[in-house]
Amino acid sequence: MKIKMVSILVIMLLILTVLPLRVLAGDENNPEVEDRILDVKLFGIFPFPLQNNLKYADIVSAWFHGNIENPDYLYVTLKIRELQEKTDGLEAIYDVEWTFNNNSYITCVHANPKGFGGFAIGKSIDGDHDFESWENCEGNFNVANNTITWIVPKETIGYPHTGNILTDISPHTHLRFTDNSGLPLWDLFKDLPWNAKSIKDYTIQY
Ligand SMILES: [Ca+2]
Ligand SMILES: [Ca+2]
Repeated sequence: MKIKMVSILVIMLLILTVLPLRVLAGDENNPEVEDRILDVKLFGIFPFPLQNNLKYADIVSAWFHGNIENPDYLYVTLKIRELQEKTDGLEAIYDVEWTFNNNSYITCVHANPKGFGGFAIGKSIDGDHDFESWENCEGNFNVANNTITWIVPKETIGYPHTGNILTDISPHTHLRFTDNSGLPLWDLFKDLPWNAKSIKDYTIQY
């Protein structure tokens, strides 16, 4: 009897240990890109000591996901060290790029001192990284979770379906003078994925 009780207790403990893991084992724990933090660089090249002022441009990770109940959409999430709804003076640009069927795609949203703008999906059809055609999409700018999620209609990204693989996943952020400042729109600061801890391809789930 005692052994039976102990066995039941052990099994219950195992279930309690495994359950939260299963619930939590979302894509955030296995992101396609895991970047380093404190690595926003001046002009994207030079290390910059005042990283606390650049938390809202510092990429932590990026992951893709699907929703079985919404299979016509791809979800693209970018996690930032400390996302801010409004910037303190600069234009922040948040992007995630990938390749599918030799076309490049990019999700984009801007934030500036007035707040964040519309969510967009861009496409390049000639293999370079200039995106000729743009469409609006739904999205979510979640300051509490420090995440931005684009809800991308698959019809805008070449209709990838279950088992197709998205490659060359590349999140990047840019800080510039604001679009209406009249100042040159150079990238003053960037976080790029060349120093990421890991970059994986994504297989479409649904
Ligand atoms: Ca980073
Ligand atoms: Ca980086």
